[in-house]
Amino acid sequence: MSSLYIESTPSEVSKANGIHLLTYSSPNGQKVQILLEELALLYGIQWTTSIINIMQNEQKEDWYLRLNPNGKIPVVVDNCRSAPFPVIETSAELLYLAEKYDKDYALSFQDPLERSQMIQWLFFWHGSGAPPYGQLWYFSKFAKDKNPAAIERFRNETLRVFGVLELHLSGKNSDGQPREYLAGSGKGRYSLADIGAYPWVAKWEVTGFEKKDMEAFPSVLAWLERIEQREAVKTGTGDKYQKKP
Ligand SMILES: N[C@@H](CCC(=O)N[C@@H](CS)C(=O)NCC(=O)O)C(=O)O
Repeated sequence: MSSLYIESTPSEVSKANGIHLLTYSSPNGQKVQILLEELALLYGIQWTTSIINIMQNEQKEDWYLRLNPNGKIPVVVDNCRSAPFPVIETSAELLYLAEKYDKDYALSFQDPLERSQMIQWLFFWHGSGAPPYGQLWYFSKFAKDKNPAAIERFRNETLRVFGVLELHLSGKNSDGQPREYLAGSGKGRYSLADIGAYPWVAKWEVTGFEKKDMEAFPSVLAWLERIEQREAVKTGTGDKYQKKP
């Protein structure tokens, strides 16, 4: 048995073949769920999934920390190699899976500048979007004691970040031409950059934003609508990833 796995590792994980996804259908989990569903439609790829109960801290158990010492979902384990290879951190997982399977660059870019732009927006969300949004989610939904200063700080920062997306998508600061997607020349093309940010931004109502807050971001709302139509997005955020009782 690989040292990656210990006695307590569930057999569905240690005995998995091919790509195995350990996830929970939160925004971070949904990024990778959506990409795998897109790749299934494009290339017929297959994988197996374990739903991790983060409400019961399954991601902090010893067996899980072997796969991800950071104790967070999701993790992708690639069992197609000579030894199982775990990939952590959602943006790295998206890049790994696209590099492995998306040979036609349908969700990525071959042109180095467009590819760089995709990575810039992927990193933007990973480093500047998800952290304040995640804190807002925690302080507004889960924290036992209400902390108005924390809620205000992370709410304002999340709105600021929505404003960054709006500025980029509206084209106001560039050639004035609105963009449809975050990366790619012209109007842009749906890519990993959109997959990275979409599942978070789409949850604006859950974290207490109201329609009137979102009126300042018409290009972002149009971008959300465009992406939510996609079959893979519906499947990747849907019932398939809810744990069966
Ligand atoms: N930077 C990490 C963040 C992952 C993350 O925060 N996952 C959350 C779910 S959305 C999680 O595992 N929460 C449970 C915990 O923090 O213990 C990534 O992009 O993969």
